[in-house]
Amino acid sequence: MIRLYYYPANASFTPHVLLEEIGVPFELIRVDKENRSHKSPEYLALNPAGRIPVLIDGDLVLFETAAICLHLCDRHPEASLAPRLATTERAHFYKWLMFFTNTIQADVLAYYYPDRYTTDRDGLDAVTAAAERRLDDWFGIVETALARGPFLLGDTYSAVDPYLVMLARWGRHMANPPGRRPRIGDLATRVLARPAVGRAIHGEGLEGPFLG
Ligand SMILES: N[C@@H](CCC(=O)N[C@@H](CS)C(=O)NCC(=O)O)C(=O)O
Repeated sequence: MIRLYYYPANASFTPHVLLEEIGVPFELIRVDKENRSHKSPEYLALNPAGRIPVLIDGDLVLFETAAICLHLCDRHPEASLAPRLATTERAHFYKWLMFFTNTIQADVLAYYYPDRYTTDRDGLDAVTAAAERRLDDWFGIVETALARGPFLLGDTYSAVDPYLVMLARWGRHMANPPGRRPRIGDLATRVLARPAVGRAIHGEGLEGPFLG
């Protein structure tokens, strides 16, 4: 059975949603982050970066959220969570997935872990502020692109939509929360109304409004 190492509302959330959308049996394994078990030798053997998530699918041990998402989409084409290969839509799907993981997610890490981005103990707030400024620009790009929504690929829901909602949650403490932008907010409402997404939220024990 597929196993997903997760922590509530962490990067594991999108793979969790995809597993719910696909409808295959899977086991959720909560990482004991409070006791830093994601830095334990056992966990590092699965993901040497010591990050969440990890997916185990048979003999395959996979880390990196975007890779896990692509793998799940490819293994379960019947779930229609990604456009067909070699289509224009697939190219846009790659674009958003890469933008989310390389650009937005990278700056979210600087926003939450500023101590990893400077050796100046007095400079932490400045790192967070600069990360927030960049994130505001990035979410602005997404908001503009959603003019042809309601989903990132237009009329068709795909794996990048719950990914965006996960990122919007992480940005909920920003001065300009991405989920309050009209088009991202509308997309989030549609995504959060999906039964599979509701099951993932419930399964992770998340309470309160998802976007804060
Ligand atoms: N690029 C990685 C980043 C994963 C990541 O940073 N996960 C966070 C939780 S959202 C984490 O494990 N943080 C703990 C840490 O960095 O020590 C991915 O997408 O899988």
